[in-house]
Amino acid sequence: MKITPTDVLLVIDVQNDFCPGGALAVADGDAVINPIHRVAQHFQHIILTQDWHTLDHNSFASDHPGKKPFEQIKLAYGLQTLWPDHCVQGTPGADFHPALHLTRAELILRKGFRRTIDSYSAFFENDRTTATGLAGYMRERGLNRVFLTGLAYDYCVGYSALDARRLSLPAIVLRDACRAINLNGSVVEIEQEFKATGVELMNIADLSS
Ligand code: VGL
Ligand code: ZN
Repeated sequence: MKITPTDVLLVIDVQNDFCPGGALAVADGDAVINPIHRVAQHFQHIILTQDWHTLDHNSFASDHPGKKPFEQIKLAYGLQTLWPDHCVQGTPGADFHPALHLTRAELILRKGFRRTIDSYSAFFENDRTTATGLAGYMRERGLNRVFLTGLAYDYCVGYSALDARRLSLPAIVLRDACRAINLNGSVVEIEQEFKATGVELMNIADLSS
């Protein structure tokens, strides 16, 4: 597939806390960096996201006495998985991985900064109505298709791809430039949603400029 000048490379949450040694480490998480660097050469537009939580964020198990990480609870907007404390604003865990070098990136979009709402997707928070502004940014700049990479495949990458489709944007997930958490069948589940909504799966070798 040929990359066009109105395509965006979305690089989701390649942060220390999602990489080996981090608070919510994704297995082999840092292995996404080389494929992302390789594929970035084809793109005129690169956007990074950064998970960016308050210290007392509602998505942290530590904010709910008696609850443990990876349990689910019911919040005002629906079921929420509880996570270990991660990507706290201004901490080293929230920094981008030091090996990630995407100096051409045009936007760094922070998400999940409201204490009471988690935000997996780069487009909408987990209530599925609070916008992050990314759709408006893309619209104003005439950007109309997204290629997704980063962490985690079955959460922030996947939810971003599904929301892109909800906004009628073509969405292609670059599978070999992602790694998954895989919690309670989350990979199978997200891939069913990909199929149902028209999210395409490709590998970086399928792209050219
Ligand atoms: C993520 C869980 C919690 C992700 C972020 O980047 O996929 N997952 N916060
Ligand atoms: Zn998070």
